[in-house]
Amino acid sequence: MVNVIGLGYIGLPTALMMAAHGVEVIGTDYNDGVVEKLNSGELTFKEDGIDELFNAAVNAGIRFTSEYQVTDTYIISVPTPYDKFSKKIDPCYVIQALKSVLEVCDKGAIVVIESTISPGTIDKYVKPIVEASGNVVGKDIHLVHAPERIIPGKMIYELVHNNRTIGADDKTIGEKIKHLYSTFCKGEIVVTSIKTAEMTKVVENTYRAVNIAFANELAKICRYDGLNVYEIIKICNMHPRVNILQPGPGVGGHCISVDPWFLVGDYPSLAKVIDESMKTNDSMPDFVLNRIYEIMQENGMTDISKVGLYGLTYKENVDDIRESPTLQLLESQKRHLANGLKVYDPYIEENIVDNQYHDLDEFINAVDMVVIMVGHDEIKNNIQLLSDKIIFDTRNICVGECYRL
Ligand code: SAJ
Repeated sequence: MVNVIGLGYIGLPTALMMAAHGVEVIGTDYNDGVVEKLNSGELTFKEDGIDELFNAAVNAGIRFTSEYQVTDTYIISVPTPYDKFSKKIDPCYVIQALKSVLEVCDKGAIVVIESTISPGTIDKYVKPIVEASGNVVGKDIHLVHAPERIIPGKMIYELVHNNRTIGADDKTIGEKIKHLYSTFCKGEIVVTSIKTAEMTKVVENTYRAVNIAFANELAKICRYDGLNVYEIIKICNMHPRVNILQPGPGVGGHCISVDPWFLVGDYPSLAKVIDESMKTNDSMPDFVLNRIYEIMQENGMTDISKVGLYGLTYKENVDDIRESPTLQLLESQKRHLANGLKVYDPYIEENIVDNQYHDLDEFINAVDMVVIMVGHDEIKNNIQLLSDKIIFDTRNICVGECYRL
């Protein structure tokens, strides 16, 4: 039996996938609200294909509880925030989950950490806790790191089709966990050491962060010189060895905007390009705010409450707002003691910010200028609704005339 600890964006789909493929799974979450919701047949977030998977897992007998189970295999999939000042990982949730596991687990149990962790976290934080509990690592308790790679919006497909990495210092244990993930994963599964696996996960997200930063920096350079960054990127990408990503209003989500800081925090005198890239990405919401101000001036607008931000989530067609550029922009606006921007997102039903609308028409009618912060399909397919508005498109989804980054 596998006990999956942490039923969030990664733990839940992983638990469901295993259960739907014949593994006996119990999902544990310390949040009673989440457990109750799942037990009453309700999902905690939206994602393509998750409803069908949930039904299959429930039919196969998956259970949800806030209790930790006595078993031989655990998958810990809890958040790993970073400390805003030191930029280092804050492993508090992993440690808390691990301690609870150690209170109940069988001798010989395998504890898989699926949460993203910075290189060396298992050596530095996890092993000492196992040893302090009177267990010998590699004998009484086996440790594995099995980072995920799935992208919100395509999670279910990617869980099945992506290649994976398993980090285990004992090859037999690595193979055992590879076998467990092979029940549903059709990709290649590489078994390596724990520390290598820890590094690969952070490096993958850092690679993307640095590449997005490059595109964002180009957007700033092109703006300065009055050039169209999108045309330049399009032409450059016709070169067989060039593949520049897209600039945007900032980088959100709980991965690309967080993980690279672990490397900056742990290797401050070495991770220079990474440090600058993260600062560039973090500067984008302010860049957008300045641009809003410029466009307002150009159009003789003085009232900020006539400007509306379309999109609150960190990217298109997901309901996840973690570290979202729109929230960063609103924070920045508050710091400047200004307020009044209107906001709307079809994916966010709750009221989470001031001046938030829940109906697209009402939102559009209330403003003269719309800033597209997120390219949800809803707006892509209804762009004509903005025909009499000033449009500032930070995602380059409009075909016609409008302001861009
Ligand atoms: N973004 C841009 N320009 C681009 C691409 C993305 O500005 O050209 C922005 C997005 O709008 C968003 C942010 O970057 O705000 C991140 O979005 P994303 O779609 O690039 O990635 P995430 O954070 O949803 O998922 C990433 C993925 N990692 C990589 O692609 C290397 C995913 O595979 C990981 O599993 C996930 O992080 C994670 O959990 O670590």
